[in-house]
Amino acid sequence: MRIDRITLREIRLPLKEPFRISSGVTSTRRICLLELLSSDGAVEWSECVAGEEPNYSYETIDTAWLAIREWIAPRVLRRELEDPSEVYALLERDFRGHGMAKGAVEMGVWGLAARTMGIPLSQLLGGVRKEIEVGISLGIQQDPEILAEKVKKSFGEGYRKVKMKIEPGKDVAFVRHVRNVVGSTAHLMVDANNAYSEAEFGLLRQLDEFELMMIEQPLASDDLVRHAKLQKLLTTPLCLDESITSVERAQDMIELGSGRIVNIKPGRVGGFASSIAIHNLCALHGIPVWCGGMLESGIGRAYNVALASLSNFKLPGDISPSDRYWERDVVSPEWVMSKEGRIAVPLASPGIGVTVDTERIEKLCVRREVLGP
Ligand code: OSB
Ligand code: MG
Repeated sequence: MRIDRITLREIRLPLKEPFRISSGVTSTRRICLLELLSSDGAVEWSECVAGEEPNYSYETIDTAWLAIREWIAPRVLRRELEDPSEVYALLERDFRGHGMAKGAVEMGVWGLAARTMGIPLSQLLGGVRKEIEVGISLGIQQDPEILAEKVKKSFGEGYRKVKMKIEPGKDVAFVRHVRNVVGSTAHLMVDANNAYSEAEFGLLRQLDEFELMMIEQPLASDDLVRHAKLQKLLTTPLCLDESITSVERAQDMIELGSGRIVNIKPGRVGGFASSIAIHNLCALHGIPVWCGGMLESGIGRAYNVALASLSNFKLPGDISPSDRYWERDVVSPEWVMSKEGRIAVPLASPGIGVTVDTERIEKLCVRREVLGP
C-alpha cells in the first residue's frame, strides 16, 4: 500500500458543556482531521487527539500540525508499506516524542489498510468483542451536590462506570458525598490528571475508604517512582494515563509497581502498534486495561471503539456516545449507547465503520493543508 496524499483540516466543535480537569478547561474543541488517500484511490479519515493547550501533555493541535507537515508525512508519503505495523518504527527512528501527531498518521494507515482490504478495523487489529462497555468521564463540578446529580443521571442512562475528575480542594468531600448518594456498589473512580504530590499522600489515603475502582494519574506524568511509593500505601489500585507513553513505560510501571491498571489512549502512545504492544504486555502480567478518551469527534471515537474490542480491554472505556459531547457529530451513523451502557463495534462495514460527513466538515473547516501532490 502507498499513501499519496494527506489532507489536514482543522474544525471547531463546541462541546455541549465545558469540560474541566485539574489542569484546564475546554469549551470548544479544535480538532485536526486527516484525510488519507492511497495510490489506488481509497480514502480513510483519522483524527489527531492533541488538545488546544499543552496542559494534558506538551502536544497541542498546533505542534501536531507542524510535526505532521514537517517530519511525519514526509516519512510516510509515497513509501511502499507492506503492513501498517511498520509505520510505528518508521516514525520513531531518531524522532523523539510527538506521539499524538505520529499516532494520527499511524492510525490512519491502519484505517486505510482495513478499508482497502474490505474488513472492519477491529478485525484488522485482532478485536474479539462485538460490543464495548461504556463509562463516562465527568469534569470537575462546582460543588458535591451538582456532581452527585450528574453521577446519578449517568448511571440512570446506563453508563457502567463513572469517572469523576478531582483536584486539591475538590476531592475527598466530593467523593464522600457521591458515594453516599449512589450507594456502595456503584462503579466509581477518580482522575486527578497529575494534580497531587508526595505532600498529599495522607489525603490520597483517605480515598481508600470509598472503595473506588481506581485512582487515575494522581501524580506527575514522569514520576513512576512516587506512584510506586503511593501504590504501596493504598488498597485502591492506581491507574496510569499520562505516564504511559510507550510499551517501555508500561513495563516500568509493572516492574516498579507504580500502578495496577492502564488507561490506553492510542493517540498518547503513538498509535495502534504501540497500543497493541501495551495491551499484550499487560495481558501477560494480569494487568487489565481500558480505553481512555480525549473528547474526540466521531472519527477518533471509531478508532477507540475498534481498539477497545481487543480481549484485555476488561473495564469500561471513556467512549461516550456522540450526543454526550456534541449537538451533532461529523459521522453517520452517530455513536449511540444502549440502555445497558454498550456501544456496538461496527462489524458490517469496512474501515472505520462510519461514514464521514465531508460536507459538514468543509463547512466547519477553518484551516486546511494538502500534503503531497
Ligand atoms: O485524563 O482522561 C483524561 C479529556 C481530556 C484530557 C484528558 C482526559 C479526558 C477525559 C475525557 O477524561 C474522556 C472522554 O473523551 O470522554
Ligand atoms: Mg486521565
